[in-house]
Amino acid sequence: TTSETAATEAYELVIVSNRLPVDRVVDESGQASWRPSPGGLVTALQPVMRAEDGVWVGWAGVADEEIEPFEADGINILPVALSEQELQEYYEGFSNDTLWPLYHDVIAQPSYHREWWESYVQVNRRFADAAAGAAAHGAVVWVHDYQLQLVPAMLREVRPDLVIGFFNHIPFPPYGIYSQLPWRRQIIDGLLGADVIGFQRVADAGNFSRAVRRLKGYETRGPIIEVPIDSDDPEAGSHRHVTTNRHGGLVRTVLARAFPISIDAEQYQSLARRPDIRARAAEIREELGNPETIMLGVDRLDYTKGIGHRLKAFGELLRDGRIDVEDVTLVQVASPSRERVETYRQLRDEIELTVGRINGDYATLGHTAVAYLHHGYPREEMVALYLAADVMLVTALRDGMNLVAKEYVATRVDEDGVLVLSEFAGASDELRQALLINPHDIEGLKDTILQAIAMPKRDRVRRMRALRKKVLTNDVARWSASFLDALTRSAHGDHPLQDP
Ligand code: GDG
Repeated sequence: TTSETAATEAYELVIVSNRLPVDRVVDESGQASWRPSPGGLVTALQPVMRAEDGVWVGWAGVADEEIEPFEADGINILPVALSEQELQEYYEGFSNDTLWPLYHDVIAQPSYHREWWESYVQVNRRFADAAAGAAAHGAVVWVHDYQLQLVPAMLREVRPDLVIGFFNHIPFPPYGIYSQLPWRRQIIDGLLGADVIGFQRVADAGNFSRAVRRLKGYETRGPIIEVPIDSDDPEAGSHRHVTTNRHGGLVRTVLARAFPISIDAEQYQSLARRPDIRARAAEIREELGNPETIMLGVDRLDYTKGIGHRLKAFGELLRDGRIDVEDVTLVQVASPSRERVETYRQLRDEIELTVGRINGDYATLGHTAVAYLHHGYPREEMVALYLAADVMLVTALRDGMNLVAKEYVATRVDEDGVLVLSEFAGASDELRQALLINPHDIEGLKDTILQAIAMPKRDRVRRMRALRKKVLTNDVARWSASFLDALTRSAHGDHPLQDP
């Protein structure tokens, strides 16, 4: 699937993300090649990239290696190199130990280190330079996520001809939390280099606008932010959407609004209909000893996901005899994540201690209480698990969207199954027919779990139907199309405030 053709032309569409959507695979003869990694973003963008002559700029996942541009399955790939030290400072440090906890309501304490910030600036510059070098005149550049928030302004500075979009996959925190960041103004300036800034929730866009007003004093009108331009600036005329504001000053307008991300729903549906996967779902139930109720959690092992809160509620229900280990099994897939960051190591220890205690106290030889799996699985196995699960538990303390919730819904072609969903996950804005919970309220969570277990079939179907309608209509193709549409329209001086 890999060819050696160098991707060195000028492209009309440039996608920029920290990680490239490819994984290195080594065959029996030791020959290495690249295979597209099966994520929703790639699936959504692949057709657009092919049609538009696009390129994807990002890190290939291996430190200290310069990799030439290549093509994998019709996607042109332009790798950006990271050294081992940059991996530690820009990625594990500033991205995952400063921004990640800060943007998720400081569930864990963020670390602030000036060397990490310097590395973040340096690496963002490298990504911006790579994108600038690959983009054709007037091209559309779409930058993704919190690791690259300085890229939009860095790009605009060298290439004012470009149409620049940014999408934040994680929450944007309330001002009282955001304002902790020692580099809070630089990040805002970085993002405001974009023409369109997308967020998961309306509330995230609101938090961002407020930070802009508080830190920069710029005016906002609904989702439009007015960024003043210095009229002496010889480049002033080259900016897009330059208008005069109500004080007679020259401003550039930036659109900041919600574009809730989704999944390739059709793909989950067709996997759910495959006979081998349906058979595997039945086999999973068998292997668990045919409990009446299978509950499921699927998360990266991350402190934002509320895995501990879920286990606490489950353990107490067993303790209080409100559920019986013979009847109910909780399957928890916790896929390994960020294992070199200390907070994540501690989290793993805590979760595994809790699982061990619950199983030690309540499991029998024939029935596990918590089937805990610290592995990543192929998508087919995930779909079989979703099909086997009577109750899906999404108890995130803070989550940009949470795709797992949408995947569960898309998988349930049988219109059965109950979704328990945290209000703190972006998905709860759309998935109103789930059983919505506050994961901090352990008593409420316990009651809702019991309600889910006992819900009559009629009610399950009614809710699942409504949820499926949402997820099947608003899939990832629609999401990327609406973002790119907003960007293209912005290139013509038109800011769409809402979806058509
Ligand atoms: C960030 C934001 C936002 C997990 N374990 C396995 C596996 N997964 C897949 C899931 C799902 C994806 O990983 C996780 O996506 P989430 O949305 O649930 O969470 P984050 O990883 O935190 O993603 C989030 C998202 O970006 C998109 O904008 O929704 O809020 O935090 O697709 O299925 N997949 C396989 N094996 C596993 O073991 N194959």
